[in-house]
Amino acid sequence: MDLFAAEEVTALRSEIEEHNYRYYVLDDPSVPDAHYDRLMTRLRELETAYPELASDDSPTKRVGGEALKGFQQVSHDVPMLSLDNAFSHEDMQAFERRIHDWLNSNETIEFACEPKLDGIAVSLLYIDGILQRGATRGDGSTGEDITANVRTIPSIPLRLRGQGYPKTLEVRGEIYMPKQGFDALNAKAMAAGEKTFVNPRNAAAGSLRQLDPNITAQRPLQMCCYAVGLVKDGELPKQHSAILDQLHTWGLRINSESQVVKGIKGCAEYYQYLLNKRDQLAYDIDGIVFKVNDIASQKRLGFVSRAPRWAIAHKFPAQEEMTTLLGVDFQVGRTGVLTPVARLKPVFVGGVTVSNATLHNADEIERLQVHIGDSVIVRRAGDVIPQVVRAVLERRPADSVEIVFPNQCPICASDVERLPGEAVTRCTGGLVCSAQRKEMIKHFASRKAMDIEGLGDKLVEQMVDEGIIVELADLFHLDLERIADMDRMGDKSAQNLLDAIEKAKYTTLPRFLFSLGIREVGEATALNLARHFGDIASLYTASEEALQEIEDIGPIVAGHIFHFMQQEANQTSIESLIAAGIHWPAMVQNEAQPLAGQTIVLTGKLEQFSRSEAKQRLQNLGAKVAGSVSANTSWVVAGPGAGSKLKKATELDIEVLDEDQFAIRLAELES
Ligand code: 5U1
Repeated sequence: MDLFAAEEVTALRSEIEEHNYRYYVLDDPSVPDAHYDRLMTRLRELETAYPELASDDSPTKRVGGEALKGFQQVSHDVPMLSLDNAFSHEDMQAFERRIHDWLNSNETIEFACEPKLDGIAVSLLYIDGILQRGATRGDGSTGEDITANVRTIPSIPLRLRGQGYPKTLEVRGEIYMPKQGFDALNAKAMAAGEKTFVNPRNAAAGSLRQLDPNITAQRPLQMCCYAVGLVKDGELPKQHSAILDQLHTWGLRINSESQVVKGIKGCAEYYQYLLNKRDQLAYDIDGIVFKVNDIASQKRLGFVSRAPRWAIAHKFPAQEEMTTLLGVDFQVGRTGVLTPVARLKPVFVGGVTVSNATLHNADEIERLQVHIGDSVIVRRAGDVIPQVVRAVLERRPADSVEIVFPNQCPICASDVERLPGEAVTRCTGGLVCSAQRKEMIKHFASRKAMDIEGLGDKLVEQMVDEGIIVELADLFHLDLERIADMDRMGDKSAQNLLDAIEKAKYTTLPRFLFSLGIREVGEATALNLARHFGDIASLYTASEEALQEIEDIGPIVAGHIFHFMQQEANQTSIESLIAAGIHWPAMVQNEAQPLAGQTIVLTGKLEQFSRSEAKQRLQNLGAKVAGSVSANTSWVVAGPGAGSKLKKATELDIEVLDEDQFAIRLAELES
């Protein structure tokens, strides 16, 4: 054996393991990818040149060998328990009462709280610190040997770090797929015309069930540990939270949201805290697990029929439910896009009763293969509009009816068209179509556009239906008496509305451009256009090439703006609005823009700002907000969950601000 090579191999393995730990367990990488890749290449070279130095726990050996023929059965020496569920605060109070009764004590109990990840429960067996076996929970007594697959998951150490671990240590936890990885995996599957996964949990389960570990290795899986099973020849701390900390120092990933609280009041506060944070987490959770923190008390409490008395899962409201698709309506939007909307048998999901959900477009209906009458799975997460995610084909009734996309607009009967390369189908009626007119006026009046207070959707619909408004400028010539006669109006409301319309006449050029509803022109693009051209007349004559010189405007958006501005009807409409009294102050060029010339990247979740607000405020200060980090990036704002962009910024030595620092900097720059 070459001693120099052996020494180098040992040093390389330990350095690579250190980087893996920092990257996958601590989320705190310390070296650029290129450096890491060089270390791995060198280690592979040495292991090839000196086969006697090869070892199963080498970082080069995460994937290897042949695909399996099947999974071996594994019996769990210590059964893998399941958890009782709580669905209300009363259930939690009863849980605490039972514990007090069993322990015959009324002392405040300390609880360890952890998010309940929506993944697959697994067991990892380490002997002398080396990973020997990974197994699924199965029925709790017998699972399946998935060692080859768990070895491919980078956050699972092949060898424990440090010292002091028991000779036999079985660690339990959840393997899951973070949301971002799931989206990327599905996007890839979709692009390749392959079947997509229904949700991250199914994707994680499917990935672990692969007989070929090379496939598992390509799936973005994570592991989070939450308990120990078999422990021999070694001591562990006397509290659950301290055991988790100990596992962490041995290189195992634990949930960074874990906390210890006092009593059921502390549990309720933690529950609320995480419920509010649920949609910002990088992974799906379906509730919180509360565990009595003191291990001696856990032992005294024991378990009943496979569930411990010392732990409970307080479930969150389900984000997916099954209901029936009663019918499909086709809504026509501002730009004529026909959106199929599922009419559902009302169902309580994500904390509200849902009776409509979007079906997006014709491709989505095709992909879902959904029929009217089908049982469908509806998902509502956070503020996202409810979606039909799946039809339950095995429950399809004999009288189900196929969904037919209409050839004509359901509102104005004009033909519909689907242009090559576009996913959407549009009504060709333009402003002949009352649906498009209504949506255009609603957009014009909306808060971020002309901000006409009191001009709500119902009123706009009524005004269009009654022919009071045919084109936008009609809004500025309304008759007080006619308005006062409308539903739910009266003299005072009518006068208030006319006052609000009068007030809205004084606006800004970016707002006015945004309010015109040009396709793909949002607030940021409107702002860039206004800054660049400074007035409307220059926009009438701007070529597509000239438009593309503006930040963030590519050929498609330039085409939409050019086309809009060239249409005589649109120019007439704009001139009528200006003639009706709409005016704005001249655009201020760069002097009030301390971030002019700077490029800023936002990454991770922001809690104090919505992403669009942060972006808008930076743009107002003259900054360009970019989607990726490069050498040209001036600084990066990184919230929780920031990943590759943060890593790249660190590699490039670019200044990184957390959200609090960002808030302070914004306040300084805006003052
Ligand atoms: N976070 C967490 N999830 N989870 C699931 N802890 C936890 N504990 C479990 C289960 C089944 O069982 C304990 C009884 C170890």
